[in-house]
Amino acid sequence: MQVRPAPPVAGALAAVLAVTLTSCTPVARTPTSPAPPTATGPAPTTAGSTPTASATTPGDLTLGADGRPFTVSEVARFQAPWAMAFLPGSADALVTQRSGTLLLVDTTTGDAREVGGVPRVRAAGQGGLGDIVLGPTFATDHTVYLSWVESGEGGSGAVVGRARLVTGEAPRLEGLTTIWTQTPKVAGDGHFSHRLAFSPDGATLFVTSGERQKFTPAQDMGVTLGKIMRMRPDGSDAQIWTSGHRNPLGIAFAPDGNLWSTEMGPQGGDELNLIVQGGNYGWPEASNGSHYGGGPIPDHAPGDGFEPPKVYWTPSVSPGSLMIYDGDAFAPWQGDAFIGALSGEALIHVDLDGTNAVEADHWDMGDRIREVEQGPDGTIWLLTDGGAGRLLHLTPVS
Ligand SMILES: [Ca+2]
Ligand SMILES: [Ca+2]
Repeated sequence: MQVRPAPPVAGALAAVLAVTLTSCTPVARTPTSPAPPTATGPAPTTAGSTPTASATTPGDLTLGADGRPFTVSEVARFQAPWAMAFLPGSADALVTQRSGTLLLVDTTTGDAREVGGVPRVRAAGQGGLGDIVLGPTFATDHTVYLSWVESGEGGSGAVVGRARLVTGEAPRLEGLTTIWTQTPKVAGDGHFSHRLAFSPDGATLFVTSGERQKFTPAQDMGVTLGKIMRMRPDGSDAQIWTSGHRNPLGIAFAPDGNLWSTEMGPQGGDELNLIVQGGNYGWPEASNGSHYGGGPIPDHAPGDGFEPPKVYWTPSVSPGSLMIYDGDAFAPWQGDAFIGALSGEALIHVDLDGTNAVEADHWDMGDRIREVEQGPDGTIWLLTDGGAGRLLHLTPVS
């Protein structure tokens, strides 16, 4: 399933890859039926493990009876949750629901309170209330950043805003202001992307901006569709940082300062990209996938002028989120990437080493994974997708 695109593989390696691809053909699934909650989490399986798992997984994590280095417990359920962010030094987390509600959740009990003052959103298709992250100076000003979809002339589009979070008896957002608007607004309700990440120094905000299922805008430097944007925390000096993106639904900095993004390919060709200023990531001129129905697209290839993915997945796993780990609970994973797969119904662990990336683990979770988040204590949290989306807590096997 995981194939390194360049350099061209020799015959023997190609044969191995062919076998790998064949063995990774997805098993039959029922994506519209979330797995029933159980005390022990999803049924154990090794179907999604890659051949590289045993070679690259550090050996000092204790494995459970199901062969996994974590135990899964369900904490709460939400209506189409999309993103979450923990408040610093707290078990409380903010959770967005796509329909346009924001919740303040006590993750020790699962109790949730609605946060007032949220923006009116256009909730349709893939759009609605989207990402939420804490501002770089949250400790002193309680500023949070969130993204959503609004209607307007021409159709709809993503926007980013910030507000002050007031906690206590009546949690609410105050002083909400829009700081960035995806342009132009177009018809349709797909590929907004609108994931957010601050640079480690807090000086710049990165926003993923999908191509709205319109293809060619991703190569048009006159519009912000199909781009990753960089701006100051107040939204000023917004600039196109990278181009040629399709639907980048994950963005995160590694502890070493490298910026990574996951992107949904078309039919195949999902990507993990190393984001470098000025890079053109190829869409729709190059992709290791094909158009739906089979129309060919040239693969990423050396010399084509495009930045190739560091890892790609064919068939698609539908990466919907990206978290790069820096905690202590799973210390061997520090600096590694964790990707929530929607259609792939998996949690994918990618070993990052500087600018190199290799898939290390691929755990079948039996449900569409919408969000991956690291908790304050270094344990890992997942939100599953859909109307009865589950908040899952992954803790080390004891
Ligand atoms: Ca998050
Ligand atoms: Ca690409």
